[in-house]
Amino acid sequence: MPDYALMNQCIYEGKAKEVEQLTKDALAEGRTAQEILSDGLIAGMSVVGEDFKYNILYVPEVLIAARAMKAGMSVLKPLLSAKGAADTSAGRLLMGTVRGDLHDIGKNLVCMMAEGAGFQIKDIGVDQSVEKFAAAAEEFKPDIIGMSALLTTTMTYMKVVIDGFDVPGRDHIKMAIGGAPISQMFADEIGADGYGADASSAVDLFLYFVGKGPPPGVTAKRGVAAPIESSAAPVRRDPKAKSKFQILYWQDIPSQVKAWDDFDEVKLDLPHRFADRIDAQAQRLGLAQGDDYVNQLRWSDEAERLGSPGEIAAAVRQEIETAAP
Ligand code: B12
Repeated sequence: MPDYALMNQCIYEGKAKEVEQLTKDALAEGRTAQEILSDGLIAGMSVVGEDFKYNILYVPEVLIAARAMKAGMSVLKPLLSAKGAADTSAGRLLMGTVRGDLHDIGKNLVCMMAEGAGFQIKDIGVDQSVEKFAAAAEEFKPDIIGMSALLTTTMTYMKVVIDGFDVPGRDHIKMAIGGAPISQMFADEIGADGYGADASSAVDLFLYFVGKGPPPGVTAKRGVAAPIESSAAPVRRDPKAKSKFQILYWQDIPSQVKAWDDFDEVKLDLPHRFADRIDAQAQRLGLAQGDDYVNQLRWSDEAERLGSPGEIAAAVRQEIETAAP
C-alpha cells in the first residue's frame, strides 16, 4: 500500500524529487493514476490550500508545494490524459491575465491549485484581449473563465471580456475574477459570476460553479462555525506576555511585518512606497517571472518583544517606516 500520508507531507514540504519517486513507486505497485492523484497529490495540496488561506503558509511555500505537486502530476499526466480520465475531471477552466497586465504569480497559483483540485486548465498567459479569450474558449470549451488583474488601470478591462461573452452560445460560461484590487463589489458591478480573494477561495468558487461544492462562504473551515460573539468574556492578556515577530524582505527591501502569540496573529503590509521600491528593483533586474520574483522573498529570524501581536506589529512597522521613510 503506498504511503499516501508521506506523499501528502512531501507535497506540503515542497519535496519535488520525493513526490516524483513516490508517485512512480505507487504506479509500480499497480495503483491507478486517479487514486494516486486524489489520495496522494490532491489531498496534500488541499492542506496547502487551507493553510494558505489561514496564513499558515505564504506565497513562496505554496509555489514550492505546487512545484512538488507538478512533479507528481507530470508522472501521471500521460495516464490521466488517456481516454476515460476526462470523465473524472472536475471541470474545464480557461485562465488569463487581462490586457495590459503582466502580473501572473497569482494567476499561476490559482491554476496550480485548480489543477490540484482536478480541473483541466488552459492558461493563456498574460496581457490577453477579449478576442484572445474568445478564440481560446472556442477551442477549449471551458465551463469557467477566470480572469486576473493586479492593476487598477487593467481591472476595468474585465468588463469588456464579460460583455464579450454575454452573447448566445457563450453566455453559459461562468465568469470568475480575481487579483489584489478586485472585490466582491467590483465583481457585482461588472456582472461577473464570482470573485475569489485567494487561490483556495478561487477553487471553492470553481467547484461551486460546476456543482461540486457548496456556495462559497457556507462551509465553516477548521470547525469555526461563526465569528466569536462579542458577548463572550473578554480574554485578559498577561501584561508581561510577549509576542514573536518577523519581517518579510524582498531582497533587502521590507514588505510586511508579522507578529503572533499563542492566540493571535497579525500581519501588516508596509505602505505602497515599499512595494514600489520592490517593483522598481525587480524590473531593474528583469525579475518578471513568478519563481524568479518569489525566490527573492525571505523572512527575517524570529524575535520576541513584550506586548500583544497587534502592538508589536504596529511598533515594528513604525520603526521600519522611520528608518526608511
Ligand atoms: C510582483 C509584482 C510585480 C512583478 C510581476 C511579476 C509577475 N510575473 O507577476 C513586476 C515586477 C513585473 C511588476 C510590474 C508592475 N507593477 Co507590480 N506588483 C507586484 C507585487 C509586488 C506583487 C503581486 C503578486 O504577485 N502578489 C502575490 C499573488 C499571489 O497575489 P495576487 O496576484 O493578488 O493573487 C491572488 C489573489 O488575488 C487571487 N487571484 C488572482 N488572480 C485570480 C483570478 C481569479 C479568477 C480568482 C478567482 C482569484 C485570483 O488568488 C491569488 C493567489 O492567492 C504587487 C504588490 C501587491 N501587494 O499586490 C505590485 C503591484 C500590483 N504592481 C503595481 C505596479 C504599479 C506595477 C507596474 C505598473 C510598475 C511600473 N512602474 O512599471 C508594473 C506593471 C506591469 C504590467 N503592465 O503589468 C502596483 C499596482 C497599483 C495599482 N493600484 O494599480 C502594485 C499594487 C504595487 C504598488 N505600487 O503598490 N509588478
